[in-house]
Amino acid sequence: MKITDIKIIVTAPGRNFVTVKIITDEGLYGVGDATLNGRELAVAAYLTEHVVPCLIGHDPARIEDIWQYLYKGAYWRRGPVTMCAIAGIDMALWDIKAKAANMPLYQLLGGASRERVLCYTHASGADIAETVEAVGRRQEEGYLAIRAQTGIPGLPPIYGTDKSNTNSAAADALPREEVWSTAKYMNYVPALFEELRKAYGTELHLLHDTHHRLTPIEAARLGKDLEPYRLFWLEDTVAAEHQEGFRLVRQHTTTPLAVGEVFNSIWDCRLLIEEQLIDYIRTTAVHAGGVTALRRIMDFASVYNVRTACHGAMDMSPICLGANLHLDLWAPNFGIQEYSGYTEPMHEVFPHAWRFADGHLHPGDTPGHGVDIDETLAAKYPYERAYLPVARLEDGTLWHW
Ligand code: CS2
Ligand code: MG
Repeated sequence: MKITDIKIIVTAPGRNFVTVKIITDEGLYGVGDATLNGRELAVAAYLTEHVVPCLIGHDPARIEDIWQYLYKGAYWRRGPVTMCAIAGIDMALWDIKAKAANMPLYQLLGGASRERVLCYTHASGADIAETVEAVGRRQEEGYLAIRAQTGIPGLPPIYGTDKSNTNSAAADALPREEVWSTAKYMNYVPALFEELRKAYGTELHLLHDTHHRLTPIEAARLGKDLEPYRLFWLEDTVAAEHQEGFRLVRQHTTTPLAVGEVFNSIWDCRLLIEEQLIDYIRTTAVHAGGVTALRRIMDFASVYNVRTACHGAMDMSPICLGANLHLDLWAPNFGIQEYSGYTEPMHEVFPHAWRFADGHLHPGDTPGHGVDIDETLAAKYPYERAYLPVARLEDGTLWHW
């Protein structure tokens, strides 16, 4: 079998997605997600200009060799743009291989280790009362695990609570600026979880994302403050690249820690996993270099009792979610899968075999990873430049968003 063509499809059914479609001379094709929120065209150009010309004529069955060719062969290694590009190719190649074997991808990985995949979703509000209500609505939808994010009185909308977070060019023609205050946040958030436990008891898994904004000692204090509420995890407490910073957090709190959505290689999380400074690794198929690379990270994490928790917000396409779910079904150290949902147009542009039911997901048993792209529909949603927001402290200091 030979690769005869590779299409890079950029479409924006509500937000921008970059999709790789690899076509072979035997009529099989595979698709992969290569979306990097706010830098989509950088990845599309990397693929079109630097990757596609090298792969025409290659045997798509040689997934590992192609992964090494794109990783080592670039000389300039790692980084989000490079690894998203490699991921798009890699996911598409695994899709082709599983289709050729006429089996769902999880069977190629080693078969199912569970019947279904526990997932968590997002709930937020402008304040504690609104957030408590939002969590209740998600619980009624069947979710057993819910991430709760609240606005902070005295601050404009902050991460995870700004409903105007649309992806239209008008809304995001330039990065939106948000205001942050660690002091106001640290004083307010513990009360949110006290109210949530009062309202919903101890069974419901509650998660929270600090989105890289604390220093290690602040993260240690927040972890201790939240211990009575037994969170499922506290995510991204400190800037993820400061791996050593997690040693201090770990010394002071038993609140489980999750990190890794911004990581794009095993080297980014080696110390965190080896020293068991975290409980969940958040790397995901698109940003970490595809199925080939994510499987390596999952295997490495399993040696140290660190569980998987693939990032799965709306800016990873339904293709990435599909690839994640096959790994989630197989991984012996599976933890949880994020699923913040998609809009109807996104479901239509990316028809998928994966399904949600009763707080869980399943990848389905369609040969391949079970997700496709409707190119005719995709063409109706042209790219719109859009950015992630930036955050500033109240004195104007540029901060972590
Ligand atoms: C968040 C993400 O889901 C999460 O854990 O951190 O939604 C993140 O803000 C976006 O993926 C950034 O593009
Ligand atoms: Mg996060």
